[in-house]
Amino acid sequence: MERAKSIRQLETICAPATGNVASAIGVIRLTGENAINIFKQIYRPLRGKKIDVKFSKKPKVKHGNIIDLNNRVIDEVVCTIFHNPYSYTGEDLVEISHHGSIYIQQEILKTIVALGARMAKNGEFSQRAFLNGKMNLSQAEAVADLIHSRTAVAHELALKQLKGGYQKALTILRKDLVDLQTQLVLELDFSEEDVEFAHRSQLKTSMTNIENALNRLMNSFDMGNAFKNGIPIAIIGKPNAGKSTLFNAILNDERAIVSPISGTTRDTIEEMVNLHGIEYRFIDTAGVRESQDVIEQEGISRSYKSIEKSNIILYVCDVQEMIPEEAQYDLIQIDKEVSLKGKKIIIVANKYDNEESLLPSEDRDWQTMGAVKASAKNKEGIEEIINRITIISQRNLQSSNILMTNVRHYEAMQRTCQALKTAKENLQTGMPTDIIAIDIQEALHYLGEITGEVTTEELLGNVFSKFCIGK
Ligand SMILES: Nc1nc2c(ncn2[C@@H]2O[C@H](COP(=O)(O)OP(=O)(O)OP(=O)(O)O)[C@@H](O)[C@H]2O)c(=O)[nH]1
Ligand SMILES: [Mg+2]
Repeated sequence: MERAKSIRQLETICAPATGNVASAIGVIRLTGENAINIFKQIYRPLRGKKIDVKFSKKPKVKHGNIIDLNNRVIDEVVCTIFHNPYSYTGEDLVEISHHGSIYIQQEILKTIVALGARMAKNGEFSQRAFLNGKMNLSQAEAVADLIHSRTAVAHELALKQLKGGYQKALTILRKDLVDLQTQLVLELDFSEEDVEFAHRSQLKTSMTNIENALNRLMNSFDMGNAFKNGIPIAIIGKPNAGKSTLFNAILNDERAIVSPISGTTRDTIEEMVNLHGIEYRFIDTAGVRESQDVIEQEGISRSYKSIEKSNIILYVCDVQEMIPEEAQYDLIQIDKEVSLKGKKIIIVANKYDNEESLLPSEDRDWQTMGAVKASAKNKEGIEEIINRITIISQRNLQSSNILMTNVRHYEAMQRTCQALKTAKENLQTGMPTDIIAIDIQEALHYLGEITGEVTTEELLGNVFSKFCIGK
């Protein structure tokens, strides 16, 4: 049978791949140069058959017993054998599915370790997959995201990254930087002859184009990060408007204290909620108003900070106390303190449970403003608010084909951008070509860190230590 080039195998490691609780089934993984050899020593087929572990491109499933060093049966198991290079790690790999008792798990692992394997470190299986070229660094990180995804959207984003994500955009960026570097090196090689190959203005244009592409990717981080970790939504408005009541109604829980006393909420309270497959971080605030009280002032300043970091704002007004024009005026005042530009504002006309007290013109004006008529107290209008939030998020998700979700990638991009900026400055101030070439080299270095073309021990350690054991 034709076999793909085999992969250099590293020392054998093992780990439980399932959690540390009693369950129907538990899985232990074993990978490395001795994986199959160790497996042969601890596995006994049922009914005295011979152990057969012949090479195969496809994984082979075996049903038998695992025995300890004293030939005592530990458990009846199902094992899957993957041969180098046709496995997750690229090496020989065995997965043992046992009855999910922690005792059985420990006994099997003890036996495997006694036969020469060692316990794997966090993320070591994925690290091997990366080192063996099975996936790039950002794909390995996507595996971790996939494991931790709690919502449909987080899951979708992790899957996208696993399939390559913005790999294409990065490849183009890398190519552009390499082209730039080539032009500079050519100029260097012929510098004796006083030839300027690349016009400096042309170089500058190329740098600006790359910078713009980098910025586009970086701008998507805010949204990508929000989709991954919960979209922040601040609930703001005047005291007593019913912010905490609305917060509780959305959460379906009496989380925040509600009272007729103005200024009940002093600090911000945050809660995560999954609505239609998207995770949100709702923030109940002390609201925005003038105050002489020091504690209240701090609460108000925190409200402004919450507005700043939120993509969506729920502006709650008490329709018994406020007319639509006042709400508009209030929002203009808030915008002076912290910019509302680019934020989606949903106006909630709250306490709409006593309509007789409203003038027909007020009712019309709230409608014209696009406010959601609600009664947080009676849980009316909540569905409409959630629908509007969902529509905004879905639109954001659909309009962005690339979303950067990983903070490590974002930081690497920031450094790439900084190096490019320095190159541009050096170009402008007429610095020699070799200095600019070093800047571009640095930009390439940081860009390469994202997918792992450039790695250091420290970088790999940082990335994989965040993984769980057995992954
Ligand atoms: N009639 C009516 N009363 C409501 C409604 N929502 C809230 N209230 C009442 O309004 C009062 C203030 O509600 P809260 O939810 O504490 O208002 P808040 O905006 O959080 O107030 P602060 O935290 O003090 O800024 C309470 O007595 C609530 O019961 C509503 O939809 N209709
Ligand atoms: Mg409150």
